[in-house]
Amino acid sequence: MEADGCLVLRNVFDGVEVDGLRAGIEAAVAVAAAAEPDHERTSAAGNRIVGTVALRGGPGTSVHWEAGGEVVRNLRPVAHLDDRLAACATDPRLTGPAATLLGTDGVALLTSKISYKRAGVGSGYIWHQDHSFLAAFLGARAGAEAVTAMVFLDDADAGNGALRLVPGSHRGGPRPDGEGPRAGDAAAVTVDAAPGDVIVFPTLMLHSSGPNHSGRDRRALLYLFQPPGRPHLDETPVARARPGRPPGSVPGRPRPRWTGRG
Ligand SMILES: O=C(O)CCC(=O)C(=O)O
Repeated sequence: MEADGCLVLRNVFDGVEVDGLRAGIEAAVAVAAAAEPDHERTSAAGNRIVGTVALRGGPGTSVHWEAGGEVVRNLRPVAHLDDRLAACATDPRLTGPAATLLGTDGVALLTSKISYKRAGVGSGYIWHQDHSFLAAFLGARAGAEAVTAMVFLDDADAGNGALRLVPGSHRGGPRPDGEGPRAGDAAAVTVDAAPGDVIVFPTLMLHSSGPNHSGRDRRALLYLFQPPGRPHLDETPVARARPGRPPGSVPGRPRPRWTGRG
């Protein structure tokens, strides 16, 4: 299925592979949540985001906690935290569709993320474009030359916070975080997904997802790809100037303009 700008790919990973990736994301959160903190900030929603020291020969990982501070909401970057997660970053089943959407011969990993959205406590994501986070590191133009491949590890539907997309919205340029669909946009679609399904969408595509009030986890891995030859997000000059921190953040102090989505 192709929904005006994005690719919805069914059964990309089989049951055995999904089990391996589930084990991988649980191993990753165990490593990251127990790691020595390097700095800390507070998201716009008031939640703790802890940047760890460098892990497993890669960069530090940002550990974003749910309200209450007992459950991890997301981690970034993650590919270096587990070999099964690393393998996906070069898997042609992800890189091929990413290159197709980008219109390039190949792709390089820009960054990687896990969204845990745990049963009963997983919070939602406001309407946003991944571009707004990336542009702070890469500039507006390079931030638009990237795509997100979201790999579902559980059934996802409206009841547990499935992804909502506004088809065609990537053509409208950058928008402020939190601004929902505009008059003239196509109707938002909720994309139900099964474990092993993948949705690939441009960084300018408007998307959001609801909280998970259900009794079912809705875990997903997100790989952001860019044209080949460009540095990983954590190796960009902006990130290197402030290792592990979003642009402009101050260690140990909340940064009001930072949305905390990343
Ligand atoms: O996990 C989700 O539902 C959305 C994740 C997302 O949009 C993000 O990490 O920017």
